[in-house]
Amino acid sequence: MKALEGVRVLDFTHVQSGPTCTQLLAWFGADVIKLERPGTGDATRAQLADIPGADSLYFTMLNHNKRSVELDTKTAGGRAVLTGLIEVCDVLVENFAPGALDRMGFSWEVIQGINPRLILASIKGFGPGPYADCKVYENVAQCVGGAASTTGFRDGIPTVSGAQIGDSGTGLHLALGIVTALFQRERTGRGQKVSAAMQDGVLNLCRVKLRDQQRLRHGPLREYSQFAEGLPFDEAVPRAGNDSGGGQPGRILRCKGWQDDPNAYTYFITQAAVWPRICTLIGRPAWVEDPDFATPEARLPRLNTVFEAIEAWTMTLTKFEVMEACNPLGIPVGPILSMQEIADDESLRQSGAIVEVDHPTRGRHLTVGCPIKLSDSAVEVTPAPLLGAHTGEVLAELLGYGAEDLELLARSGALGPPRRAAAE
Ligand code: CAO
Repeated sequence: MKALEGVRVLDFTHVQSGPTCTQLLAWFGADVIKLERPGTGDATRAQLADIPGADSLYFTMLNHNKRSVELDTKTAGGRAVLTGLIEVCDVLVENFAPGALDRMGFSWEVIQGINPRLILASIKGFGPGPYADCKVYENVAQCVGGAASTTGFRDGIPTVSGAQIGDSGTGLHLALGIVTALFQRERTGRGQKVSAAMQDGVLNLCRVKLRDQQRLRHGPLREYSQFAEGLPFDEAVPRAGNDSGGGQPGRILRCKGWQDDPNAYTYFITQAAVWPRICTLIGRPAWVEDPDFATPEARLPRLNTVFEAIEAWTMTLTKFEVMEACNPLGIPVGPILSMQEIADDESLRQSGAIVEVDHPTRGRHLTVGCPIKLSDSAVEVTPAPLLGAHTGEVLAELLGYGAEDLELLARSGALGPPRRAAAE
């Protein structure tokens, strides 16, 4: 069996943050039923489309292993179906704009009245406070959660990250909240409301910068290259380029071919434990004993000199040769991998980090596999559903609808325009 087998999830999510959460639950074996607006569905189905007539990769890569039901929950029939589904499901996940679920007539109180065991899980941009009613997208979350002000170079503007820490990051947080609430329900029998705010999720991932903010009160941040360059610190944590955030200083360094290849770089960490080996490797054996370089404390004001010397060595090798030379010596390095290199990486495919799936209208495409491996709950990634592909099946299976009931519901407009209803 799968870890979450038997758990039924009403997936009222859209765009990225919510769908990443419910996809994780689906990968762990939950029956995830995506409720979508008839005719259009999740807006991402049509966004960034690359193949005419096919659901976009934006949608397909976020909605694997789910079933899709078309339902207009603002019609009387749609509300009746939603009520029935709430009765028989364990979790309802949503990431609508603040208040949308209430406006639909399904406040937390109403939901509890229908099914007190149900867990209602919500993602919003902000938690309670002055911005609680605001809509939020990924980059807004990165800006208000402290990521943008601390990312980039100090002489450049605030920068957002390619990693979707606001959306996918908050989806991960919410998934943990849901399984925790399910665990508690095992003992209490009661559902509860689980909320995750994107601002809080980003801040949680940025806590080292809140740490540095407080350290600033007691002096400069000596591992930041700004310190080595003798530049003063202001009152807020500055952007630190590619300086490592931890006590083991690191930088991105050029490797052979950097003039033509934008990713011919390596990350290099001068871990204290392997400092003598680094010195030998880069041809500076004297630094092992030299009091100016022998200890981490002594090196801090000289990090630019240290990394210039290491870079003179890394530039003689490709990023992969640097990895091969450093790994056996226990020196932590990592090549800057392009997305093309990642897509082509055989070992990532073998480990299941990258998976190829066959989608009914777009054909084969790559997607990410479940990044969390459970030894007793294997994950098989299946294609994202076509819009409404499971409407009849789910209503029959969970609510006992027969052909006539479905016909009536379709005629009422709850399943969308008649053209689509007839095709059901
Ligand atoms: N049947 C009937 N109505 C439906 C429906 C269905 N199946 N599914 C959705 N709707 C309705 C909603 O009820 C809502 O109606 P009202 O405005 O009348 O309440 C409407 O569709 C639009 O929902 P929305 O406001 O959530 O969508 P939006 O495109 O305007 O905003 C977003 C999108 C993401 C900014 C907003 O949902 C949001 O802030 N969500 C919370 C934060 C979040 O998750 N952001 C991450 C997004 S990924 O970067």
